[in-house]
Amino acid sequence: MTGREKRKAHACSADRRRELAKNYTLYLRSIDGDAEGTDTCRVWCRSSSIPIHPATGLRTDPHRQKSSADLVSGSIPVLDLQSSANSLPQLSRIYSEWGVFQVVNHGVPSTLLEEMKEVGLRFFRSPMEFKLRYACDPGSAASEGYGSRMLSKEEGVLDWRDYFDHHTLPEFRRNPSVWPDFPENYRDVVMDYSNNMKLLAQRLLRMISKSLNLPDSYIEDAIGEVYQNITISYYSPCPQPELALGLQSHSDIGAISLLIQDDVGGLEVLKNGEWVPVVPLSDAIVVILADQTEILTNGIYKSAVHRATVNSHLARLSVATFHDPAKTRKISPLHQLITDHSPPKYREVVYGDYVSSWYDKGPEGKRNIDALLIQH
Ligand SMILES: O=C(O)CCC(=O)C(=O)O
Repeated sequence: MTGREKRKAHACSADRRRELAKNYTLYLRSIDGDAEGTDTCRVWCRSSSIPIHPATGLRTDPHRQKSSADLVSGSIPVLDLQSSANSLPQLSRIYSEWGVFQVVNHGVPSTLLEEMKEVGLRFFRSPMEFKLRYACDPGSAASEGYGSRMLSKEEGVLDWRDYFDHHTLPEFRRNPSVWPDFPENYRDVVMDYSNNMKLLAQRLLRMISKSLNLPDSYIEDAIGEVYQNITISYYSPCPQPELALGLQSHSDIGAISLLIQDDVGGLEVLKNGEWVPVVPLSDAIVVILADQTEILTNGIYKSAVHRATVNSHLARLSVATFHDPAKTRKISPLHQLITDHSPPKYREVVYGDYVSSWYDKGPEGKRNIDALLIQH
């Protein structure tokens, strides 16, 4: 199967999932979510013609039958940013073949990584009443705050996840007074974390430009002023993890995402039609190339399709930091990368239109970037 055929096959199963999700009747139910017995997560139950599981009464999703353990193969590359052994051809291979890798010795203090996970965990383990004080606006896309439903549309596929989204950069968007004031260092930690992630993202974008024989700041300049959002995701234990996803398959829409996770595991990346687990490494940061980087590099480097699985016994926490262009920014393949042999693969897009279309249609593998492909 070619890469394109595999993507298409993958998209078909996702279409089927959406079709099933349309039939679901949704209602809100709370469960005792974690070891502390606090009510942590809102759980969606479904009704449709799908078979009911005999033990639990939940309806099954035939497209979520394989556990990640069935699909394990290989592992994603790890880059030591302090090593002098990182050659440009090696980096190019990682960006083009994987679009995702873990970095170690990245310069971000490990205490800050731990603090960030710790404040997130303490917030999510707080009483629901407290968390709802920070509820995001369910009617508007990507609104800041606490929520459990990324898309406002009723018919979207639903994830087994609660999250807190923070608008952190540029500074004029940063309003810590709308972030939790418990634990008491929450706001300071998020601001410090945001600044550190921006520096690392810029460093990684420079490495990407360099690996393409472009001036160091080239991709950064094409993106313009960085818009950064930080999303903490909390996945409660799920009674039937084989029937749910913490976060459905998607590629990130912006330029580059940086993710940290606890040691539970659940992040998976699609490679050659198989889901490869991203094994948690202490102090590592997962780097995920996103769609605008794929467009700018004319498809030489790929955005990574990923998802989060859930399990029945342990809650999991991750923190994703997204670095995006401004909504008014026009993005198209860089002209230095266009030749007679490699004509532009993607149409120019205004980033804000890309975002609107993503929120309108919902994520599904690479459906959104594929819609920009030029047929030659
Ligand atoms: O929780 C994870 O590991 C994945 C999070 C993610 O992909 C996202 O927030 O876009």
